This record gives sequence, C-alpha cells and structure tokens, in this order.
Amino acid sequence: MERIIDKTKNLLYRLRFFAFAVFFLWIKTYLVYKFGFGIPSDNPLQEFLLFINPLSSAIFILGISFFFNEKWRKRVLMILAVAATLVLYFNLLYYRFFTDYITIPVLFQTSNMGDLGSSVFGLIQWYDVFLFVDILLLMIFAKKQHTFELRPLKREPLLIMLVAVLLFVGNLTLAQAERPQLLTRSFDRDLIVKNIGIFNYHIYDGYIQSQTRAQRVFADSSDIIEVERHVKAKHEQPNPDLYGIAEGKNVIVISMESLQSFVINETVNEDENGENGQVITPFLNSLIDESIYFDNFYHQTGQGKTSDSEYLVANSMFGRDSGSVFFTHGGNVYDAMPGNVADNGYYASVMHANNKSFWNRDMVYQSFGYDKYFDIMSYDVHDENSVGWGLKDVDFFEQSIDLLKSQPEPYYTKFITLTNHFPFELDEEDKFIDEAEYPSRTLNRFFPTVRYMDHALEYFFDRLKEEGIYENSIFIMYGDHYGISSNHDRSMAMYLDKEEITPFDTVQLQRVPMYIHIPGFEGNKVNSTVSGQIDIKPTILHLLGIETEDMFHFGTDLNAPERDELVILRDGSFVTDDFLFTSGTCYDKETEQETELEYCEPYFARVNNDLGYSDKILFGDLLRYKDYDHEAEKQNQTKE
Ligand code: GP9
Ligand code: MN
Repeated sequence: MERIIDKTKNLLYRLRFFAFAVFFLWIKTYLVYKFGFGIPSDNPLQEFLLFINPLSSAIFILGISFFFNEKWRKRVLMILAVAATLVLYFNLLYYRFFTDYITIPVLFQTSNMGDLGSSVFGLIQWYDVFLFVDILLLMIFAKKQHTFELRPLKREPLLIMLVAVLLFVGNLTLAQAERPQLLTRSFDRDLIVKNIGIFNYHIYDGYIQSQTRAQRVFADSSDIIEVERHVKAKHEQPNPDLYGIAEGKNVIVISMESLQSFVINETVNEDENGENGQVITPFLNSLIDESIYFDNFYHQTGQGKTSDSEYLVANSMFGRDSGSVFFTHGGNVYDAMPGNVADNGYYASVMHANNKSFWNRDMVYQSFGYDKYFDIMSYDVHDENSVGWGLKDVDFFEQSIDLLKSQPEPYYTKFITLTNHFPFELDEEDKFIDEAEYPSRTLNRFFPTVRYMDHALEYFFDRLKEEGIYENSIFIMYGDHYGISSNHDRSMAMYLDKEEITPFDTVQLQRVPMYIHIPGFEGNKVNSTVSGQIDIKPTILHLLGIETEDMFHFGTDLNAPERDELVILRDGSFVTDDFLFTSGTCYDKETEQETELEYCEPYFARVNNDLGYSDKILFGDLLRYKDYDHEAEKQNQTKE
C-alpha cells in the first residue's frame, strides 16, 4: 500500500505541471457551470456529478499532450488548455444571450458572426479575464523548465488516458442512474451538460449531427407515406366565413423582431403609487380592436431564432432542435408558402435590410420559391439612418414603399424588422419612452426599442394609406421569438410583480403577438386559441382561398372552427387549453401550480409524433419524392 502511495506521490510530483493544468481546467469549468450557466442541482448526487464531470475531460484533453515528444509536449499542453478554455468561454458568451449551449450547426453559422459585432461586445464582462489566469500562470511556470517538468514514463500516457476513460464511465453510470434515458433525449441540452459535462456534450453533439446527416442517405420514397398519413389525419376544415376572403389582395407579412406578448397593453416606469406608467405599444394596442388578435400564440423557435420563425411560417413544420435549418438544410426541396402563392398568381418577395447571406437567406429563399429578396443592396444605408444591427425600422419601411410599388400585383411580401434586436440600442431622438430601472440593462433597454418599433409600424401603416396600398392589402404580423431570455428572470419577475419566474412562467413568456388585419373586415375579435407560428401557413393560404389539404403541414388554420387546443414548442414543452408541460412537469394553467403528470400524458404521443415526423421530412429531405412544380424546387430536384 505504502509503495502505491509513494508511487502516486512520485508520479504527481513528476507530473505537477500537468496536474496543475488539469486542476485549473477542472475547477474553472465547474465555476462556469455554477456562475456562468447557473446550473442548479436538486440533490447532493446531482451536485457531485456537476462537480466531478469536468475532471475526466480535463485529464483526457490535456493528456493528449503526452503523445507528443518532449520538445513539443509543453507547447501542445498549453495549446490544448487554451483551446479548452476558449470552448468554455464561447459557450459562456453564447449562453449569456441564448441561455443555451453551442451546437455544431450553430458553428457553421459563422457568416452571421461578423454581423453580431456589437451584440457580442455587450456580452463580455470584465471579470471574464479570470478564466484565462491559469493560462498565464502556466506560461510563467513553463518558462521555469527545471521546477516544472512534464516527463512521464513509457507506459504512463496510456495509463493517464485510461484513468480519464474510467472516470468518465463512472460519471456516465452515475448520471444514467440519476437520469434514465439521458442520451436519448437529445433536445434537452441542459440535462446533458449538467450530467456529463460541457466537453463530452460537444462530442455527443458531434455524434448526433453525423446521425442526422446519415438520415438523408438512408431515406427512401416509402418513408413519406407514413408521414403523409399522420399529416392528413390532422387536417382541419377551414372556416367557411373566412375562406378566400382575401383572395387576390396583396399580403403583407411583418416579422416583428424580438417582440413578446408581455409588453402588449402594458406600461412601464410607473411612479411610486404604481401610476402614470408609459405605454409601451400604443399603436399595436389600438390595432387589436381592428384585427383578429391571438393572445395565446407562441413562438416555436430554437437556436435558429429569426430563421426558425421564417421556416415555421413558410412550411408549417418544426425547425431543428439544434442549429438552424437555414444553414443545415437550405438546399432541401420545400413546398413553402411563397412558392404556393406564386403558383396562384402572386409575386413573392422579402424585404430586409441585411446582408443577403445572413442566415443563408439568399439560398433558402430560392428553395422556398420567393421571386425576389430585397436585401441591404436595395436600401440606402449609412451611419445617420442606422443603429445597432443596421437600418432603423422607420427608414427601412419608408424606403420599402418604392420597392413595394415596383412589384407586380398581387404580391406576397414579407418584412423583417431589425431595430428591436439585442442589445437594444437606440439613438436619443428615437427614445419615446425611458429605459426602465431594473438590474437587467437588457430588459431596461428593451422597452424603448419596442416602443420605437411600434412607432415604425404606425408610420408604415400611415404611409401605406397615403400611397393607396393599404386598402387592397391584408396584414399578418407576429413576433419572431423571445427578446428577453431567462438570464433576466430576476428583473423580469420584478417587472411582472412576481416573486420568481417559474418554469411555468418561462413557457408562458414565449407568447408573441399575432395579428390578422384585414382593412374593412367586420368580424374582428380577440381569439384565445392555443396556437403558434406553425399555424400561420394554413391560415394565410385559406384566407387567400388556396387549398392545403394535400400539403405537408403540421399546423392548423387559426380560424378553423374545430382546432385542437395544443401548441408544441421545439424543446418538447407543450401547452393545451388547461395544461402546460415543461421539463418533465405538468402544470395546471388555472392555478399555475404543478399537477399530476397523468393530465399531460395523453398528449405525449401526439407531441412526439409531430416533432418526430416533421424532423423525418427535414432530415430525410423527403419532399424530394413529391413532384412540386414550383420553379425553384424544380431546379433543386435537378441538382439531386
Ligand atoms: C438578422 C435578423 C436578426 O437579419 O433577422 O436575426 P436573429 O438574431 O434575431 O435571429
Ligand atoms: Mn429575430
């Protein structure tokens, strides 16, 4: 026994440079878990798993250096330590904004990163330098060659790897006991990071991504039959009073950046008596009375943000549970709404003042059947009319008027606003209300930028009226995704006058405004059907009198008389008229409290089928087996 202890001591002494590096990588990873990602644990075992899981990765990653010869060993170890730290740090930055971890498809979205400039800057904190302190120390120690050696014996490199693997197997076994089915629920990244660690998560993610690639290769034409049966069985008849009501009219779709329902009909910056607050969305509030307004409407996006919402709206299918369809499956065959309306005599276009390759839009829009994308090149953008991410919304709408007029009628045109985007920057002259005063600067700044977007929308409506475009158009307007992530829960709870934001609240906060505005329409009302972005496609097509029965859509016309009250979010959470399910817990909507799982269970199969079949079409590129005659899609098929 003594000999073993002596040997180990000896080993550790000889390998103290390595041990030092391992120790720091381990501990700082744990600290990032706790303070960066704020990972909670419900019991001591969970906390233990969280604490121990970076150790095996740290040994494994840094242990690779032993396979290099002596001359290189120290240098390689340093490079590995820096690389691991950067992985950790990029995840931390990403998490601060998205409350999520980086996935491999997200990494391929790098063409977006350039434009992210000011956003990334807003995410960096001064104390982040502490993450790199150990690297600095290692560098200093590395110079003192004689005191810090890195010289293992012959067989030790393999032994070190073996220790890492054994530690990992132990970790995984414990994690599986704590969380059965851990690795089969790939959409829950939180659980995976919590149980097996951030570095192993990335390996797992790589494996999952290669699997989804394989799905296309192994798909065949018979796969679509099963999906077709499922989709057909869900189809609901449209509302006869509204079917075709907008036939031949122009369709103006407006994607409202980061707009959530919690600001609608609300005020901010009240005085001590809770009075005299500033109205956040005066125009959108007034528009409710003149529209069919959906107040139980959810965004269903994931990591693909705006692009996911575009995908959901155009295809009535779910985006990916990681990354963005726009990047990973831009070249698939789609039977998307722009192509559908184009087949029915419409001119389909998008107006958005950003680089055309952002979110890979130039390519995807072709696959969706758009006739034209008016990107940044169609706009006059300079310092004076820009803020944050680019052209200010008012200028964007103003400059779009001539573009609209240049199009053949009827047209289907989608506008994507930009100013209300994180980090919610605004010029002084555009601040119609004050920033709020909560601990979260992001939330504080959100209110005036929303107010600005509201103003821009009103301006757009006024201009369309002046130009005589308004009367002959219908408007579909929706929030694209959340603007305020769970990172701001403390301030959000203060704003909403709640003690805390529970998982129930988090799901409810995913509601975004949705308007159908038809000038001259008499039947306006607030419609509380439980619904989401996936329902927009059949809704618009039915208003235009276009039949959807033979289309692959997972949503239901919002105006259909017999709608199922169910909306499924991309992470597998779902909401019905009475219940809400999230993170394994069933809630009663009325009491907002946990209730027995059995109330939610009847929906599980339907939820899994909808997500599963939708993924199957996407990953298998199954629509290539259908003969669609949209021109863009024909081109795609010849590429096969
Ligand atoms: C960029 C805009 C914002 O063109 O649509 O994208 P987001 O970051 O919200 O996904
Ligand atoms: Mn967006």
